[in-house]
Amino acid sequence: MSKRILIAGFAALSLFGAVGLANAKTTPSSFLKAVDKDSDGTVTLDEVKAYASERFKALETDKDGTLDFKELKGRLSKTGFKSANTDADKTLDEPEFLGYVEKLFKEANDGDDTLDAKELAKPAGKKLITLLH
Ligand SMILES: [Ca+2]
Ligand SMILES: [Ca+2]
Ligand SMILES: [Ca+2]
Ligand SMILES: [Ca+2]
Repeated sequence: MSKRILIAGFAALSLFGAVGLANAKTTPSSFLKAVDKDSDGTVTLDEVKAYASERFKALETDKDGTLDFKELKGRLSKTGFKSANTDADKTLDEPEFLGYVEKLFKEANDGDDTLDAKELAKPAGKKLITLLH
């Protein structure tokens, strides 16, 4: 009896672990799937910003209109937060959040208007995926 409960517990735990891992490791292709609304295989800045705006609202759990470092739950490093927080208060408002998303987009982009899977695999692309997953 107790053995069965133990096994069930382990099964639930490993399932939970797998889900957590999948979330933490969003790949360029799964990011593209979520963000690329017109399904042309690349994302434009408009597509990324529309998605980022949804994420801002979803992450903003205490509904005070801004994201603080805690609400980001590790999606942004201390340095990233500082660089995004252009008015140097303690929080990111939506324009600051979207401004930082735009900065990462431009950093990852090779000079056309879109990001493909290869560009999303670059350091700035990875940062963008981590921030918006
Ligand atoms: Ca697209
Ligand atoms: Ca908040
Ligand atoms: Ca701010
Ligand atoms: Ca590009």
